[in-house]
Amino acid sequence: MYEVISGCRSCGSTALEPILSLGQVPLADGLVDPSTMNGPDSRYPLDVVFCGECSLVQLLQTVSPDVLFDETYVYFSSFSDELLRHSRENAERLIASRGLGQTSLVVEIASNDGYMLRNFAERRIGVLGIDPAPGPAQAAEAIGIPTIRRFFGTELAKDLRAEGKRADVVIANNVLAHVPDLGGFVEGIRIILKDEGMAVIEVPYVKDLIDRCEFDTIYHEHLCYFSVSALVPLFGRHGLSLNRVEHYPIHGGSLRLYVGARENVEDSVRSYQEDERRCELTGSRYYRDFASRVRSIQADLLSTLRGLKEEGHSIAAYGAAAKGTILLNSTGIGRDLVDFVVDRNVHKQGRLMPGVRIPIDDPARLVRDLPDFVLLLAWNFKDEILAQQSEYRRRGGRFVVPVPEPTVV
Ligand code: DWN
Repeated sequence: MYEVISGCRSCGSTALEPILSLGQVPLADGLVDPSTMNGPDSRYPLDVVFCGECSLVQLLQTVSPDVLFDETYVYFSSFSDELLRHSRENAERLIASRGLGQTSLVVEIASNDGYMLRNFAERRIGVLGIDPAPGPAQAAEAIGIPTIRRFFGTELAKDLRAEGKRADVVIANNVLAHVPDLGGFVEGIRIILKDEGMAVIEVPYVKDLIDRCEFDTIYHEHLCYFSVSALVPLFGRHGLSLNRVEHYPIHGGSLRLYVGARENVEDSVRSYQEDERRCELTGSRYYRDFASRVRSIQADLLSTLRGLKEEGHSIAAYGAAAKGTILLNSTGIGRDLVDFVVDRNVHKQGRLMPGVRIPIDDPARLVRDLPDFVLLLAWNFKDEILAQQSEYRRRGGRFVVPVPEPTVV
């Protein structure tokens, strides 16, 4: 059910150095349907390595996308107001800067539930979504976003080009890290992009992950963890140029990459490359203490929660997030400590967290049951969630934020 790579996913080098092992963990978005569950949830090894040649951080194992993004996949982007705001800002800037209009075509790869393309469609700009997950694709079509339910790569790109479909803008948010055929994916972008077109790609930034110890964002969907130094040769190998880099706090720290067939490299790219060289992000020493820092956070968090429990406090959790699965399972936080998880995504309510099988309910349960503490699994949306849960907090409820170190707020 999984394969082990023999060489770097980008450059093919076999100089792969181990960074961290999170052991055998369940699939992060493999929420359990209690009505159909039989036997324990499948678990897979989760090992992170560093490529000494091109400095790409990546998983040693590949679980098939057909398993990861099947009809049970229930991640819907539109359940976060912050993400919707972030996406609208991106779209509005692109519409203005690229002069997009009714004859333009914006293609989004991993278009999910239309959270991003709706911003173009409402301005009568031509859009096309690509997403293999039936649930989110159906939601996108329901709001008028045409969606091709296939995985993206050179084959689909050639099919689209043969139909005369070439994009003025290609958007690919939180998907570049997800594809086993990294080269084919990038090649496909080149194929469907117009010669003067631009691809705008968002990826979690590996420097934020390491510096803030965001180890729970490591899971089988995320095969790669990108630095600018690793991205430049990846795009270059397929006739694309990384021309601009911007950083945003979304998802624990992300890069927004502006890529085109025309080389027009701005200072932002060079300054990231210089900074990464200066802090030795391009060498294995940078990652050497990461595993021990992860173990320390896990130990602190477990003792914090055990301490609260021993004092007689009740504990719930907020956010049936993929990262939540990893945090709970790799740290050993089970139903002995956490009674239930809440999440706004109605498709997740009524299911169980993978592995630990903690039930998922509606956030309204926090004010109804008033648990003493809530472990914030979706810490990347802390401000939005704390504001939303002001009534729970007014009544004395407190949140435990797990990373970069366990903190009660
Ligand atoms: O790459 C990926 C990232 C972008 O999204 C996917 N492969 C998987 C997914 O990871 P995640 O599940 O950790 O993402 P989120 O968006 O951090 O998950 C947040 C969870 O919290 C969602 O289930 C929605 C939920 N939520 C909520 O219940 N109330 C979120 C907000 C903002 C809220 O107010």
